[in-house]
Amino acid sequence: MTRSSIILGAPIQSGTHQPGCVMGPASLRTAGLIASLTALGWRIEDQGDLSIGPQAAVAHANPAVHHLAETRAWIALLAARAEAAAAQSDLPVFLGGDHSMSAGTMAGVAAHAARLGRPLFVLWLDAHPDLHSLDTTESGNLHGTPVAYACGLGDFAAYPPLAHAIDPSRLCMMGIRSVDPAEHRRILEHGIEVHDMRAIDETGVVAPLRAFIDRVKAANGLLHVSFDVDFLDPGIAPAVGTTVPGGATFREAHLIMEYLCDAGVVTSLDLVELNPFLDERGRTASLICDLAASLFGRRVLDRQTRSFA
Ligand code: EXY
Ligand code: MN
Ligand code: MN
Ligand code: MN
Repeated sequence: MTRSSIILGAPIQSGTHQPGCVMGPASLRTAGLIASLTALGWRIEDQGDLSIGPQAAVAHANPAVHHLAETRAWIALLAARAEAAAAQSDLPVFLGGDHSMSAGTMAGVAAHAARLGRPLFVLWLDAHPDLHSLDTTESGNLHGTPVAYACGLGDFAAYPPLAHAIDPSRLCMMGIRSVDPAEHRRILEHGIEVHDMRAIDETGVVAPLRAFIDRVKAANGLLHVSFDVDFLDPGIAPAVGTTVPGGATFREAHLIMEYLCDAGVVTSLDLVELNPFLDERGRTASLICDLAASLFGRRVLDRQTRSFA
């Protein structure tokens, strides 16, 4: 049976300091994302880019916090649209836009999972844990907060009310190599599973990924994958505003996506933080599209290409 995917663009950049993410969805489409996934036998419905109207400024007790009103509006809109996309397709893809959008996409797919009576797991591929709350962020860049919000950790009274919090024990983070003190405390306090780059250097990506996938399958869970471009080494993916040296290699990233494809457990995907303004002739955008194609079934040798037709 043909598998389906709804594509939704979220041209949001209010959560980061470096402008440019607003062009992320257009850059991924220009790099051929839709045609590439369609060629793999998927029924792709591109619902275009979302938008929010003008928002009256909202202050917060933490003076560093900025663009709170815009971010709140994006989260509310994305939560509703992500829930609908998850209900109407097998593997919706949310195109960013900065990572604050994932506060909305995770809230939405969590509501979908709750409606199905199934647990939601999250694979967080990122240099950063994005575990700040509004009272702990020092930069005030709200792309550092989506995981804490979606798991109901810390002060988020100013964000939309969260209907279904994700259990932190159902998180798995890979690629982590830049952690603030408040985030580190949260990781320890909640026992969040983190495979930083040192761990990946030692064990590789397959062992921890296989163990996590086994947990998802044993729980009949849904799996949301949130892919931040800065998960990758800046040498292969320069088009992101928060580069951190020593990221995942081309093959580590493709192996994760191919392994997830073969496991058949992924039910939603974020592709975030792409900043085309920092790209080099679209090579980062093309790499992200190729990684998505690996998740959707493309293999190096044609005979290995899985067809979902
Ligand atoms: N932890 C730092 C901060 O809160 O500003 C850096 C956050 C970067 C977040 C990017 C999306 O991954
Ligand atoms: Mn679904
Ligand atoms: Mn991130
Ligand atoms: Mn990051």
